[in-house]
Amino acid sequence: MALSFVGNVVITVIVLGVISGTSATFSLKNKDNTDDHEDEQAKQFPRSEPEADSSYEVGVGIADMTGPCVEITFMGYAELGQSGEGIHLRQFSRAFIFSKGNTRVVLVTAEVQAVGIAVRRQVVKNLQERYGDMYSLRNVIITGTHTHSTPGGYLVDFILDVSILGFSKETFNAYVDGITRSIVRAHENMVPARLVFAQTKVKNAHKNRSRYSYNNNPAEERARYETNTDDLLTQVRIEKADGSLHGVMNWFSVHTTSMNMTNKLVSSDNLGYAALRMEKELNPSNLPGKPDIVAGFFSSSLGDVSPNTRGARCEFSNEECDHQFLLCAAQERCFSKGPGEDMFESTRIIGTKVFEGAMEALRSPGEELRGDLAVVHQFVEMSQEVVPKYDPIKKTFNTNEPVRGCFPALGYSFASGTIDGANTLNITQGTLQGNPLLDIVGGIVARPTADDVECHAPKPILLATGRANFPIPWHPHIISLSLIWLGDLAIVGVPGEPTTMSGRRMKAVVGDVMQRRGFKPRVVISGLTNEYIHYVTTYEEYQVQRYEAASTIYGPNTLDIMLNKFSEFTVAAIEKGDVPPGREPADNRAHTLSLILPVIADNPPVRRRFGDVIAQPPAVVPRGTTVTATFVGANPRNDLKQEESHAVVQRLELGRWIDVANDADWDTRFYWKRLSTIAGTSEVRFSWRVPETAQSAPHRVEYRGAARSLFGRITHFTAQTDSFSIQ
Ligand SMILES: *[C@@H]1O[C@H](CO)[C@@H](O)[C@H](O)[C@H]1NC(C)=O
Ligand SMILES: *[C@@H]1O[C@H](CO)[C@@H](O)[C@H](O)[C@H]1NC(C)=O
Ligand SMILES: CC(=O)N[C@H]1CO[C@H](CO)[C@@H](O)[C@@H]1O
Repeated sequence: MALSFVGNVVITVIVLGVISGTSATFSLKNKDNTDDHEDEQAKQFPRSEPEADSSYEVGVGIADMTGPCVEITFMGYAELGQSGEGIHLRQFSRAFIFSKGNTRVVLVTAEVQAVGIAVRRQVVKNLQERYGDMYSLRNVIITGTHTHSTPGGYLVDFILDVSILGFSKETFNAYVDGITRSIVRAHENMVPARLVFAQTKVKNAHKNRSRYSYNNNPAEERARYETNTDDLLTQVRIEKADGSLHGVMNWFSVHTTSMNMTNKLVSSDNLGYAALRMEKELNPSNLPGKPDIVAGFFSSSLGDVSPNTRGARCEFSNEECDHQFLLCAAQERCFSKGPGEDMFESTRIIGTKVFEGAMEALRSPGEELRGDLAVVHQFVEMSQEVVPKYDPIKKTFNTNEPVRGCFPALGYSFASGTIDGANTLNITQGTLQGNPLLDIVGGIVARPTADDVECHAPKPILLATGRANFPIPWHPHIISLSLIWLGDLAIVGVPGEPTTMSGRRMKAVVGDVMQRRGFKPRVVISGLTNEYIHYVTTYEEYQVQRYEAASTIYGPNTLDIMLNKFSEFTVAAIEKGDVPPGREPADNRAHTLSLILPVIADNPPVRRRFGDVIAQPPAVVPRGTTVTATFVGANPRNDLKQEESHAVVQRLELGRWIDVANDADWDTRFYWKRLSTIAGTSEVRFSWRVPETAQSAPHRVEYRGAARSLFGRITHFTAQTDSFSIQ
């Protein structure tokens, strides 16, 4: 997340009147996954020895968690103008529940920028209403894939919602409903299963976007690794007792920022594409989002890793930007592009590479995970921690050198953004000196204390968010750290974006403990887990204060605190011990603010009705081209159509119209446009790129709308275009 324009903060702070959010009402839609048939395809993959003991019970579940697809600002680039105008790919939540003996854990990957404690609390509350204390904040672990193209306003901490104009109850409820539903489905389909671990390298799917920073790590440490990004894809596949596939979990390090800050269609980005591709491969006859075999992709050590593999270039001259400060000539921005012709193509290319890596791992024999299941979780108040410093060369903790955590604060380079966005304010990366204007701006928020300044040095503090509590705390002070021991694989839950080397140090520390106790050092880093705390850089990377370091909010020793904790957690997991739970952060769900306007009313234009077709598709449509239909519309915020679709393409088959593509499909795009705010009129456009495999039968587009009257009554309607044939 970058503030491309610091003014956003100031304007919003000043404008943000105290409009208190009322406490939300939560509805839990529950549709159970129906039939449980297995696809033949899934049976072709190699299986581990059938005689092995399958003492795990595992459930998998997927649910649609798509939020309000229009008018709400996207979370990620912090661009005030980047609010939704429709859907390219729907957002899904994929849940995996593991149980062995008396231990149970839920791992969720949700297609959002990040997940915080507010959403997690509400999900746990919903689960407890159904299942009692089987689920808690301790064992419900939720990870965001980090897509930057989904609606925001659900994280509750002030600065994380500020660019969205505050808290969005619609987004929050949508995400809570979807995530809960995915876990309920996983809970309802627990079966005895075996777990198989596999890894594979994925090449050319990402690039280190902060090489200058990475190179500040000790040469001896860098020499241990071939690359400056972690290109390992880690996988756990879940096989039922009969050897058929139940689900697959994959972790890969890449920013889900193939879709750039000009995109206004909801999208799960490159990892979302990989998941849809893999689910299509494993469930060829199911529509997107409705697979039986679920494929989850989790984020990993992605902090300094970009999918925009062409590297940083100046906007007009196309020169490579200076890699320390990202400078271009005056009036020219520096940003990075992906390998494709446009961002959609780039998303597909990067997603395909990750998907292919995951398929390669799936076809490999792998190693069975037979060990115990353990959950270690702690709430840690970062500014109160004093720990021995980590020595990356000797790989030891130096007890003679205690280091501490700081109150949260963002540095100057936070405002510069990265090559995955593009900054309009002339703050360059690697800023080590303050500027008086910005000091005033930052000072409105809260003054850093002398101790904050010293604690964060050499970071010049732009926003002392840890001292800002108006109207609610700006940043988390207490964070959630977790380690899941899944049959001798350690899954390290990091609440933020660890850089490549930060992730490598975590793997080294946890792996060492494992090795010393006779285990293979199998470790995977799960980034963006349970909370959003921006970045985690190494101490050495922190010294050069590029964007990632400026956004390491607990100061230079943030990583060392985590390394100490994860080392301790690994011992606890192996010895079947536990760690103190720590103090739970305050619950601010009831103290949110919002400037987001609700939908007032929808009206058709004079002499029109909702759903009237404004532009019909042509009578004949060649394969490989795109067909578009336009309707008199209503605001899609009136009904998010989770598990359904705002529009579909249908085919006539034996006298019945059946759905062949919905709004979650890669080949479709759903657009909504407000025509007049005063009249309440709007237009919906649905386009479909006709695949080569499309049948020649008659097709049509159906729009499924929901209109709101001035008094709040929602009326559902459906409308169809004329039929067209495919050539
Ligand atoms: C931005 O600042 C740099 C120096 O820090 C300067 O060289 C450059 O011309 C500035 N760009 C603009 C657009 O003002
Ligand atoms: C975003 O991608 C589009 C192509 O899809 C490109 O035209 C535009 O320059 C990109 N903008 C940024 C800021 O990356
Ligand atoms: C593995 C990897 O991403 N390596 C690249 C990192 O960036 C430098 C410079 O842009 C390349 O030369 C490496 O190949």
